[in-house]
Amino acid sequence: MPTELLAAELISGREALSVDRCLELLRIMIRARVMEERLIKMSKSGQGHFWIGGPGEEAFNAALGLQVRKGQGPLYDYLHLHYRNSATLIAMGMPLIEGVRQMAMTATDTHSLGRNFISHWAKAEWNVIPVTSVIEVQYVMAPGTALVQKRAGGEGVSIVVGGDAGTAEGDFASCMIWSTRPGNELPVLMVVTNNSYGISTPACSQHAEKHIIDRGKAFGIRGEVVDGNDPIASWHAISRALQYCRNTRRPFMLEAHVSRLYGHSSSSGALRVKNEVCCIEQFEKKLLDSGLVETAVIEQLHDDALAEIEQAVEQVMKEPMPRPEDVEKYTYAPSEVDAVYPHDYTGLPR
Ligand SMILES: Cc1ncc(C[n+]2csc(CCOP(=O)(O)OP(=O)(O)O)c2C)c(N)n1
Repeated sequence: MPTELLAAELISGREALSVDRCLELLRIMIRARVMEERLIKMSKSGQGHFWIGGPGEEAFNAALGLQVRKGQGPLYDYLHLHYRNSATLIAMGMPLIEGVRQMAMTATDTHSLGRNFISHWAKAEWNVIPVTSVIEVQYVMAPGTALVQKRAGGEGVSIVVGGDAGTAEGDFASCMIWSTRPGNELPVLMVVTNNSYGISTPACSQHAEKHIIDRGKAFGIRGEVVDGNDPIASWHAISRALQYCRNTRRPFMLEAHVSRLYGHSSSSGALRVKNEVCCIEQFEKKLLDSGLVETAVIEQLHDDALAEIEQAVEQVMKEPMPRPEDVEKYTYAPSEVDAVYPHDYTGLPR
């Protein structure tokens, strides 16, 4: 692509982003979608089991992942994610094969050694705290890492993400309370990805407040609502929110309106929902309409992602399943017996 095109910008509302950044985001969004759709297929064809994931949240999640300060320890951002954040991890550099391994529950799954559900990511080297099936508990953990970050100095932020329904849990209130104690405010970025449903319960039947971020007002928590299907708007909203937390060492709340394109999970059929916005189709149209990107470029991104995922599935199907004797491995701190007969802690890729 000619360099003058790379310097061009795409406009969304009053905000703009360079075309090369837009293409970087689109590539991540497409790879995440292709992975999720292949995982759904695996769950239905017997190559895996339960599926839950993030189709419909790629625009926001990709923009988030690219802006994380990635690393281990309190000087870097901590991620308290939920089960729809695959595009965030992919944006941070996670290869698609890691999702396939978790779905196939092979011993090579570095996130859980084949013992946890799909989308239950855990990556110590990137401060990714293990995702839990129990919703919302991540909100009560985030002030803990943020407290360590505030004491350590630096600009690290604890980023916590969850859905709209989960905000009814007490953990959400605990996060607001612990992040705003006078004199002890904490750098927590509270993200709510609002897809308008909690399994089958519509959000409109549950929320008396206009926006979920309005709940933060009583605690003095600043907030912003963003169209999470728009990667450009999401990019800037995340940038502002993170900058605020990094500079002021105080919490911020970001509510992103997103789609849920395959329903809640495989338990509800994981069928494509037709009447919700697809952030990828919408973004591709915007890029094409701008005249700055050609169809062939976008088609290549899809072809590359499909080739990558098929290769990953072929590889993972040859990999070993966990051994029964390893079921408790890494669950408890090493015991005295471990010290005498050390387990092969390096036998599997981390
Ligand atoms: C503490 C707890 N209560 C209930 C559930 C069952 N459950 C799983 S997902 C879910 C809905 C979550 O909806 P939301 O927070 O909006 O997130 P979404 O799945 O829509 O992204 C519920 C009620 C659970 N896993 N944990």
